[in-house]
Amino acid sequence: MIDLQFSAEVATARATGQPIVALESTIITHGMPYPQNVEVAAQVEADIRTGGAVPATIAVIDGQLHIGLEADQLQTLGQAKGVAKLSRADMAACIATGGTGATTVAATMIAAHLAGIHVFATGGIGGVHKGAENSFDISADLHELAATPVTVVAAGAKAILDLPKTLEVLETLGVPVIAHGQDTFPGFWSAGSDLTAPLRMDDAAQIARAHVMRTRMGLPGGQLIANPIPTDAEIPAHTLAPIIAQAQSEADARGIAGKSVTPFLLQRIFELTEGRSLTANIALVRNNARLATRIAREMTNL
Ligand code: PSU
Ligand code: MN
Repeated sequence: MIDLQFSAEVATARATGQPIVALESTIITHGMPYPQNVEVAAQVEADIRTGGAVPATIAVIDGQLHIGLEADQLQTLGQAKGVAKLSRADMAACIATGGTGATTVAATMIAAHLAGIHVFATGGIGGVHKGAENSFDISADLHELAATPVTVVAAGAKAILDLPKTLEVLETLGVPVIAHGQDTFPGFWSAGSDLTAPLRMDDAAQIARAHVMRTRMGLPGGQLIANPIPTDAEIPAHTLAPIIAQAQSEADARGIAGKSVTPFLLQRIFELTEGRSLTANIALVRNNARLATRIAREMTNL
């Protein structure tokens, strides 16, 4: 078994059976600019503690898989340049060669499962990109949700993606997509969309029971909990649509491909909305952390 490096508070939580919520680190290194990235990461951790669980931010640092980061490690990672963006394909190679990398949703799920953590909060998952019928760009996050038993709380899939195709692939892969508190699938920066979510649950206890039921049935894979952004923080879809289209056509024109696509689009949308996308992103991540905390607490009762 791989050696895991636990932060002090995660080690204590494991010893005493407190609920733990995993957090990814790609959102810190590739999703938000410094210094807001470190401030947001610390704020989200604080939100989880306030809710009665323990945060475990996950990253690979100098070849060690960390489950929970100390404050100084978070600072260093948030300022580091050229950090790898790790998914299922390259996480083991990074660890084996002593590298440093931030974990995407897929890699964070793998690490959380190794550490016995069942719940994970993030902003948005990766999915099927627009134009995937030509580029074949489908995030490994979708396959990870089908394979690894972690409940992921996100504000839907990023609106830079092709949401109907993303839902189709999740259905094909047998991933439960559960909207929290509404019938529609949330659109990341906006609370609603014109898509109906496959499933709906209104309380954390139901979500926890559904997770445990899959395990009891021997079904592999996790659940996607699609939690809408609070309406006071949302950006209307019609405001963002032309901005997303512009960012996408710039990415196409520059030949941006593979792992660089998502960070490029997020950065351009940040610039084109003059920072408004970041404000919304912060609100939705915090909202997801609060729901994940309630789910993690419910799971300790099952
Ligand atoms: N959501 C954000 N910012 C991000 C991501 C999600 O608001 O940076 C990251 C997550 O780590 C997600 C990854 O797993 O983007 C998906 O990348 P790709 O499309 O290359 O699989
Ligand atoms: Mn991709």
